[in-house]
Amino acid sequence: MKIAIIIPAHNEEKSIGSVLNHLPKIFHPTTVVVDNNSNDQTVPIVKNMGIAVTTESKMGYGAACLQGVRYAKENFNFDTFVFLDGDFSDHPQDIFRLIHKAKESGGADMVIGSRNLGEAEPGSLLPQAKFGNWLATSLMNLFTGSQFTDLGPFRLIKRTAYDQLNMQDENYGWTMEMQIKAIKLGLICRETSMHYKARIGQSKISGTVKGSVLAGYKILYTLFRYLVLSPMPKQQIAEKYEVL
Ligand SMILES: Nc1nc2c(ncn2[C@@H]2O[C@H](COP(=O)(O)OP(=O)(O)OP(=O)(O)O)[C@@H](O)[C@H]2O)c(=O)[nH]1
Ligand SMILES: [Mg+2]
Repeated sequence: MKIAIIIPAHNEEKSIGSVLNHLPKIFHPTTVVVDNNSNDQTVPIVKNMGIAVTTESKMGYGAACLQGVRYAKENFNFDTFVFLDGDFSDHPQDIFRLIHKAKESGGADMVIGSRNLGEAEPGSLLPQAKFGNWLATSLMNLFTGSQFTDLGPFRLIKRTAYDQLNMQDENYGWTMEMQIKAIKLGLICRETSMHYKARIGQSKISGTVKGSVLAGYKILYTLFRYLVLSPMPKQQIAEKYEVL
């Protein structure tokens, strides 16, 4: 498995160095940090560590991920994407859990790192994020027969699978869009438990009222857009969602 790692980061000077230091060195040559107009030391820190940086002028988590995908396709030789946040709330070394789960028994197209399987530190997931994830995944599971427990940012998806999704979202709906489209296309989707701890530095999304409300709205809008406006027969989907 040849992996390209994409790390969206906006003003993460306090955490990005730790993220890269804890990311196993074998992945550094195919890792790219996607900067969005950071006005702190995020970019110099990353460059000093010899890690690639690409810039996306349009603000938004999804826009940053899309630019990361473009950069990886132009610069890296890889067959699998891994997305990871830049605030050191994920444990970068848990990447091996994603890889392991993706290789298990016949392989999977996508593996979501779940923060809701018992290994998140108390208080690391803010109440609004916890509720939002529960509501969004419960509705998605209700409509599709899948059993997702999180919209976790730390995730793996095969390049061939990603290329079938025609990802569009440029801000908060990215994780939901990827999971719905993967299920609707009948891709093999799995989850694995991830450690999770409170972020370092200033929150851009869940820790802000504006971010939480906009994220909540956009995630439910994405659910509505892809599932209600164009529903799929439940039975057909359930066959594809493996619980391992
Ligand atoms: N490049 C870029 N990165 C972003 C943007 N918004 C968020 N990010 C990054 O995306 C990741 C997730 O954002 P967070 O602020 O951690 O969102 P969150 O995890 O929902 O909220 P917290 O619980 O506060 O961590 C972090 O690495 C951010 O730096 C953006 O507009 N552009
Ligand atoms: Mg975060």
